[in-house]
Amino acid sequence: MSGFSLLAVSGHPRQNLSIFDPASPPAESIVNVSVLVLAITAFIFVVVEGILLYSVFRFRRRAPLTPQPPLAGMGEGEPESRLPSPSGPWERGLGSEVRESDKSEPAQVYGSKPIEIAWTAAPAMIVFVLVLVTARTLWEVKVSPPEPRSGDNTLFVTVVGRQWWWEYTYDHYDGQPFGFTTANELHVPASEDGVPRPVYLTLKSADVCHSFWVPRLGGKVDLIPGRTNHLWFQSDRPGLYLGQCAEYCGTQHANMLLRVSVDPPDEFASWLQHERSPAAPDDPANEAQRAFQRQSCVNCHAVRGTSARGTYAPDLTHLMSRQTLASGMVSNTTDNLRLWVDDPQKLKKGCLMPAFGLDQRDRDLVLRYLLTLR
Ligand code: HEC
Ligand SMILES: [Cu+2]
Repeated sequence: MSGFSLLAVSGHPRQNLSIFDPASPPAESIVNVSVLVLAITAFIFVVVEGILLYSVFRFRRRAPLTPQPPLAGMGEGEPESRLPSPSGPWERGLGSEVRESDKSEPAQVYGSKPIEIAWTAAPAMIVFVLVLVTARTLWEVKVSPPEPRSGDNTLFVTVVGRQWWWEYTYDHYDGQPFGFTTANELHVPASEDGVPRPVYLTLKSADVCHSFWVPRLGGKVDLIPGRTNHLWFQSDRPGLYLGQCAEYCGTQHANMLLRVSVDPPDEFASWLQHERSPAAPDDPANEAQRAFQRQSCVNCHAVRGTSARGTYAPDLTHLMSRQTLASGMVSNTTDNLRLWVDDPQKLKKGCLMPAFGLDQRDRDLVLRYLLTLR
């Protein structure tokens, strides 16, 4: 099913986004029910269309009826006598070679009990089977999160959808509370050696409706203002899984991309330790940091451990540990970062960070500071 791959980040290799290549139990349940429904409906389609085509060809009108009945001019005001009728011009102009069967209607059958029972019972059975299978799939996919316990190997993350990026707060892992926030790139542990490591996401929205959809890990679940939804998945195949906001949420909806990195458990543990640690604290001798803190950046962005405590925009504490900027839109290189600080509207038009028109000195200092946020 490689035909389902899409280009996720421009310039990157083709990435697999196919629902037909599941890597997580809920995604597997969904593909199973999809294939079953497709198979049943395809069978019905083939049978119905087959009978239709058979009838069209088998019972088509054969003998040429010459001359044709006067179809033209049958509009308003035409005398009734010109309309074709069994005794009208249909027969008058016909030769003697017309067979009796061409003139008569087929046998009219009314009220066959066995047939009526059959064509009521069969669809009812099919619908019943589909209802049962769908209910079982929903049961498997829609699991409410358990309480975190120590030794449960389970990750709990709160996801907040925002125009047009994702905020992730790591709540618990393996029973241990965390509570730090990061953005746009979700890291989760892989199941390994028969130890399942499920991931439970709590989905919320800060503005409009969004939808969390990583096709190979699970189904779409909406993030709705004023409502809390849940999603779970688990994978034993480390790697990068891509997705996309699946509910139109404004201008940059198409660039609200999802990146889920399924890491081997020890790699994930060290990522977690690194990510929860704060950045270097406020230091009056740090010119680059002072330049950043003089700007309004700190009203929107937080850098944990410093006086930058904005909660409106992506947390920048470990900005440089992310591979991409602006929700998976461009790769996180020094050049792109410079372009972003210069004018985010050039890279992501309409995004909710304005251009500040920093002079070159300030921009370079701010950039230098961002590059230290490893
Ligand atoms: C009005 C609030 C606001 C201010 C002020 C602001 N930003 Fe932003 N910033 C945002 C928003 C919103 C985003 C996310 C944009 C998106 O991806 O759609 C963002 C994204 C970023 C990103 C990319 C983060 C990522 O992980 O993708 C960086 C870097 C950044 N801002 C740096 C800065 C710097 C440096 C300043 C100060 C010069 C600043 N911002 C000021 C709102 C703000
Ligand atoms: Cu969205």
